[in-house]
Amino acid sequence: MTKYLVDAKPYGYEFDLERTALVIIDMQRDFCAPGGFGEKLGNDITPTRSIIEPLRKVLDAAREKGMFVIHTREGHRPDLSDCPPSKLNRGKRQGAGIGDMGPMGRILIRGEYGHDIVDELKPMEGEPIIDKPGKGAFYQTDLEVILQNRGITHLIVTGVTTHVCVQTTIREANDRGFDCLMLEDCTAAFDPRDQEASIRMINQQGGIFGWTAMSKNLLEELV
Ligand code: TIU
Repeated sequence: MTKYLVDAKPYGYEFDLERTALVIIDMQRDFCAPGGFGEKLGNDITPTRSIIEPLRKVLDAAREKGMFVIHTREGHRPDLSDCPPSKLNRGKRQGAGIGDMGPMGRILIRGEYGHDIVDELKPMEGEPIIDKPGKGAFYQTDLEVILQNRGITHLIVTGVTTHVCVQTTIREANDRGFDCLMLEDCTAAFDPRDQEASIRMINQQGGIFGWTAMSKNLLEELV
């Protein structure tokens, strides 16, 4: 086993390379490009775009070291049969009709250009893509069995948005026994207040459901 110790909050995060996965949550055009779901909900997408570059550095380092990499995408079947009416109705009220036509194809629909991952973080062969209908990456997906089969116990979690899909996934993972480190500068919320609150919620109370650190602290170890 190749062991690492990352300077993190509230204390050092230890992991074995072979038992750790880099999880990249929903770095889709729908959240990072104009006219997508994120922008239609009324958000400024500058913060979600701004993490592409630091995240790319982490992804490169993880690939270099042979760390297991997993990507997720939030979205639905074209006939919307897997989209709860509650989610559909709330999106519509906010001006973001799931399934409506936008500049990148139908909003949040699998197979559309807007639903796919941004070019800079394009998955490589052998890196599983988890298509999820919900905010959490464990709900109605095969993520847990994929992690178990690889003997993964630790997750380094990145992506968007911090307060919605990233936090939901970390909470789900924590309850399943995974030790999660969230990278502060490789996650983004549309509003900086949500980013700050999310970081505090995770590492408070002795790390109530995880650790957080800046990506440089991880990269310093992975060199
Ligand atoms: N709206 C928002 O902040 N996020 C989402 O709807 N999905 C994800 O976080 N991926």
